[in-house]
Order: sequence, then C-alpha cells, then structure tokens
Amino acid sequence: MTANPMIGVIGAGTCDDRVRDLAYRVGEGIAKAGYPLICGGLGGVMEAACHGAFDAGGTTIGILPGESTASANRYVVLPIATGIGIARNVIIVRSSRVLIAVSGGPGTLSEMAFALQLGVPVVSLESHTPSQAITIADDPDDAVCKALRLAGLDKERQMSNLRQVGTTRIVTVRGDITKQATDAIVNAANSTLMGGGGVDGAIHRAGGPKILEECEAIVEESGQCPTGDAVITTGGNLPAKWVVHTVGPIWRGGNHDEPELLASAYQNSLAVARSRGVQTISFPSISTGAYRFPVDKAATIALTTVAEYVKANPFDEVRFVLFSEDDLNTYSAALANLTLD
Ligand code: AR6
Repeated sequence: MTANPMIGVIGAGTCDDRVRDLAYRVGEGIAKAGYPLICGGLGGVMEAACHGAFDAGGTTIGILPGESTASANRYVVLPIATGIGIARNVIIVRSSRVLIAVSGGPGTLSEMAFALQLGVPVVSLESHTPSQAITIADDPDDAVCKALRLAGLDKERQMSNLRQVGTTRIVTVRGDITKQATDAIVNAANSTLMGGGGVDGAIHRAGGPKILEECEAIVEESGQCPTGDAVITTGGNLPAKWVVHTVGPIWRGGNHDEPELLASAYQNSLAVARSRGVQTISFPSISTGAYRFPVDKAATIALTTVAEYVKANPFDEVRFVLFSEDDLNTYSAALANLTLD
C-alpha cells in the first residue's frame, strides 16, 4: 500500500445518468471527507467524480487522453496521450491509497485486478468484480466510508464533517455558499430583506436582481421579516433553485432570547424549504458575522436544532458552508460532539 492519502476513482468513459450520479456522489463524498481524488478516463465517470469533488470544495486530479479538453479549468488535468491507457491506469493505481470502481467494462476490471495485486484495496459499486474487492451496489456514501476504513483513513480524520441522522446527512464544508448546487441555500438576511453585506451581499450579487424583486414583493404583501422567521424566493442565477432568507438575532450579551431566536431561524428555514420540496439545503453560519453571535455557541445551537428537526422531517442533506477554516473547525467539532439518540 502506498503512503499516499489520495483516493482513486475508476470507471467507464461512456455511461448513463445513473452511473454519472453515483460517480458525482463518490467524488463529493471523498472531498467532504477531506481527501484528494485522482481519476482518469474520457468523460463519463471521471468527469462526474471530478465535478462532485470540485463542487464540494475538494482537490481533484483528472488524467485525460491528450486531445480531451473536458472542463480543464475545474480541476488539475494531466494530459497523456491516447492509446497508453495502461500507463494511465498504473499512475492512478500506484497513486491511490484505496480505489473506488464506479462502473465499467473490461478496462475497469483489469485496473481492479492490478490494484489488488499491488495490495491497494478496492471498493466496487458494481457486482462484476474480482472476488477480493468489496462490493457495495448503488450506495456511494457507504462506498466512500468503507473505502476510507479499508485504507485506514477514517482513523486519521474521524469523518467529523459528516454525521447521519436517520436518513439525513449533516455535513460541514469550507466554501462559498453562492457556489453550492444544493436545492436551496439560506441567506443570513436582515428584517428589511433588501440586501446588505456579508453573505447577504454575496448572494444578491451572485443571484442577480430577480431575488431582490421577489423580496420586495414579499415585503409589500406581508411586511418585513421578523427576527427568527424565514421566507423563500427563487435562486435567480444561482446554482441553487431556491434561496431561503432568514433573520438571525443580533448578539446583545445572550440574555435577550438570542439562542431561542437563532434556533427558530434554523427551524423556520427548514420548514419553508420543505414546503417547496427541497431535499438538499446549505446554511451559512447565521448571525456570527455582522450580528456578532459567538461562533462556538452558534454552532452548537445550529447543529442541535437541525439534528432535532430532521429526525421528524428528513432531508437528503443539510450542509453547513463555512467561510473560514476556523469556523469549519468549530462547526466540525460541534458536529462530532452532537449527542444523537
Ligand atoms: N459563503 C459562506 N459564508 C459566508 C459568505 C459566503 N459567500 N460570505 C460571508 N460568509 P454575515 P450575520 C460568512 O455578516 O452575522 C448582512 O449585512 C461570514 O464569514 O453575513 O447573520 C445582513 O444584511 C460569517 O461567518 O451574517 C444583515 O444585516 C457568516 O457568513 C447582517 O449582515 C455570517 O455573517 C446579518 O449578519
């Protein structure tokens, strides 16, 4: 086994939407666990896995045949000549601590056999695999978890940025919320709903004027949004279909119902998102910027409230998108410490 913490992903160049979705989620899972991903091929599984990792803020290396120009700006590409597929496979297998096979034909099979020969463990999402490979059909999250465990990487990094509550994944990532391709993202707005600085400004800038127009219509019809409440607009030009606008409390020492109001901002955001059929949603760290709520207290309230809510009202994923490394560490520690019964 190599000392490298890189995770290899292999699979077919030509594949259907189902396989592409599996590959995307494998890439995403690897990035969220904090590991770099290396994969190769022509489009298909490689593209989807790289995009999944890229969207989750991870590092990816795609090894492409010479002529391919596929999305080269989204990840590091090592172009090598077509026709030396074997060399490509050697690079991937040799660079990987563990290999995940998504789906493929004879080429993928021979890569798996080669990896196993070298002592690199293999987790496969399809059933036609060498007998020493671990087979996990159709469950990319489980495949990533098993792969990390097989490679001994889960002990190094405790997976503290992912917890499963019933059928809901709660994750913490570092990134920019305007780039998240979840069904909805949440805006830390103010009661006027007319935009502002921080994450509010970033969302209106990236989403375009349509979001403000919808906010104006809401205020005209129902008035301003009270602290702890939430409303919803479409996502304008954002990758997310919806934007939930919620108003967190301003920190005034902690004795002015700040914890209850913050919890209520999270609950009402989830409720209004559910009313539109949202299955995946990204939150920023509400109230901890301009509104000065201490981030460690806010993280515990946010995660406890969300975990409690999704027990009765599941989502596919609730993602916390933290802007700084410090905030990510604070939220990840709170997530790891969360008591779930
Ligand atoms: N993606 C993710 N997080 C971000 C981003 C981003 N693009 N930009 C900033 N953050 P704040 P609040 C983080 O001040 O405390 C506005 O003017 C930021 O680092 O945006 O609820 C509103 O109009 C911090 O950790 O929200 C209100 O008047 C977190 O998002 C007021 O600020 C929240 O910081 C709301 O204040």
